[in-house]
Amino acid sequence: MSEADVGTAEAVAKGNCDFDLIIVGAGFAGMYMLYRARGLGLSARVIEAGSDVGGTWYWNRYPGARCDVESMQYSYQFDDKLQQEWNWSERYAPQPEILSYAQHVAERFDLRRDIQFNTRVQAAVFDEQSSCWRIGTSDGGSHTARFCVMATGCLSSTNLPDFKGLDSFQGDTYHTGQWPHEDVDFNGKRVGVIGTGSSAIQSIPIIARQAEHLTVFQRTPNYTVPAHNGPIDQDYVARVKAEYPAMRARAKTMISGLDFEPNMASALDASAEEMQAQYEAKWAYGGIPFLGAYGDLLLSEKANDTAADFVRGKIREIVDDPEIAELLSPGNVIGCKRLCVDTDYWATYNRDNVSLVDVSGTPIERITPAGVQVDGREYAFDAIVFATGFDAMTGTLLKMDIRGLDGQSLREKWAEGPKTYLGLSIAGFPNLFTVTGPGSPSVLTNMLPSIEQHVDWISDCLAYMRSHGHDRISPSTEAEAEWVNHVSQTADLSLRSTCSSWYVGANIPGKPRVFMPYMGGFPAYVDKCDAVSANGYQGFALS
Ligand code: N01
Repeated sequence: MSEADVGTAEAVAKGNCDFDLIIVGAGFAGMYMLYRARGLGLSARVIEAGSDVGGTWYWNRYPGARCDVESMQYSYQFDDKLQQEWNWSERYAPQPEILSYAQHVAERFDLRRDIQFNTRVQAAVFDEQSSCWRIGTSDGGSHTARFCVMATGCLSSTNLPDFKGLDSFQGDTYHTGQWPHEDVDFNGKRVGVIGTGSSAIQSIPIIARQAEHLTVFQRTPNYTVPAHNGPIDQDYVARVKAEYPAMRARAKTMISGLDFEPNMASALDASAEEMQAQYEAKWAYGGIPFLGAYGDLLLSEKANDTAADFVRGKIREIVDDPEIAELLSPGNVIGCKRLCVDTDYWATYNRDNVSLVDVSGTPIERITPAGVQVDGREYAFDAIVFATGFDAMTGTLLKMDIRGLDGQSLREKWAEGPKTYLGLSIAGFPNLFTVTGPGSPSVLTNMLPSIEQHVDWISDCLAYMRSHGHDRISPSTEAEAEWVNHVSQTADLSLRSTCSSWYVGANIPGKPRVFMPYMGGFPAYVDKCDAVSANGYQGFALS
């Protein structure tokens, strides 16, 4: 059976679909979509590649993995009892605890009975005659559904660069985004880590404590601020729980969807002393709110330099060897790539068993049977960790053979970059929804509220269609083009679009350079989505 030739012939002939809804992925988005679909009385099946729920937190089990959004905010808000009863142990939850939370939600709402695990969706084809999506899966099966929701995550396709000799390495290899379920013991081992993104910055301090020797291969230095993680303050928990809905409502007024107090003043208006005090206070508080030190850090390069200089000063203060400190100091815009949040990252380079290899000018030549070769020199390892990131936002969607009207493939449609209406839907692909897709704020916000907002919007749309007797919805090409244009213009306003990051697909050879997430902020985006639905799904054709 070809990828495009999937489906249940009988269902297609009858014009009925097996399910109202097929949801791809059982991370936080897929689980909540299933919960809402059930609430609407719709039949739904979730198809998940992993053996359990959790998505990102199922796959990313590397040492030190934890969320860079504080626990009390990185959680569902749709069920007040759930948010009151769940207890986080740390300010920033570690991966095993977030995974336990996802598993708890699955059990609490009895979700697993509608989830098919260990199954990867390979194709999704819209059949015009029956108006069903036909979903082909890795086990050779297929199902049809009236609607298909891609809840496939933004960072779910790992990127393993095509290093020469990759398969020749005789030791163990790991990718941070596909970490084994069994314990990995680096004790007494010589370990190489390739990459210095968030995953590397979290895992390096822990691997360094275990390994006999750790060598880090850095192509681009990265900014990171301390997490100051620790046991969660129980008084703070009590305060938040006493006013959870108010806190969630405040968060929704913030560009990032996070409840914190940014300083909207310009860095350029502050005196040197004020600025130093402000950055010190933000550094002492820790985490991503560092970028809220001033209102123009992502708008003005001059303002941004002040924050970047402060962090470079911290690197010089913490790292003993001035040459290593210099190598570790990023020269680009802080916050342009995703700001990292760490525990003991810079100080790790003071350890005798850690060395840094700069591969910015002399790229990794090859992986050899013994290790990694750079500039003619071979570094021998027992294990190599690829912390080389993801084919973000579009990678997972484009791995599937998705075909809409007239057999048009999504790969063809997005050959020059993703085109969506609101990051929720795609012209020419009726009844297909993407949760936190390209063109929505997604990765620039706290993902959980963004996921809930999308799933709520989709659920309301399905309810509206049912009550109005519609069974097909598709955005117009004009509405989509207008939105794509708006997303691109908004991106140009921020410094974030100016560097080579995964936000623009720069980390994947041949990927079109398009700033993928919507930069207009969570509140403006929600207003737009709400206006679209309030106006009878403006920009969509319903039939
Ligand atoms: O991936 P990355 P990540 N030779 O793409 C390097 C989220 N996240 O998994 O910068 C040598 O950021 C690459 O170098 P360069 C978060 O949104 C969140 O770390 O391209 N090096 C870079 O250093 C984050 O942004 C959390 O020059 C090569 C690294 O590999 C996103 O996931 C934790 C190379 C990849 O960094 C991705 O983070 C973890 C090559 N050929 C992740 N190819 C938290 O919540 C790539 N690199 C805390």
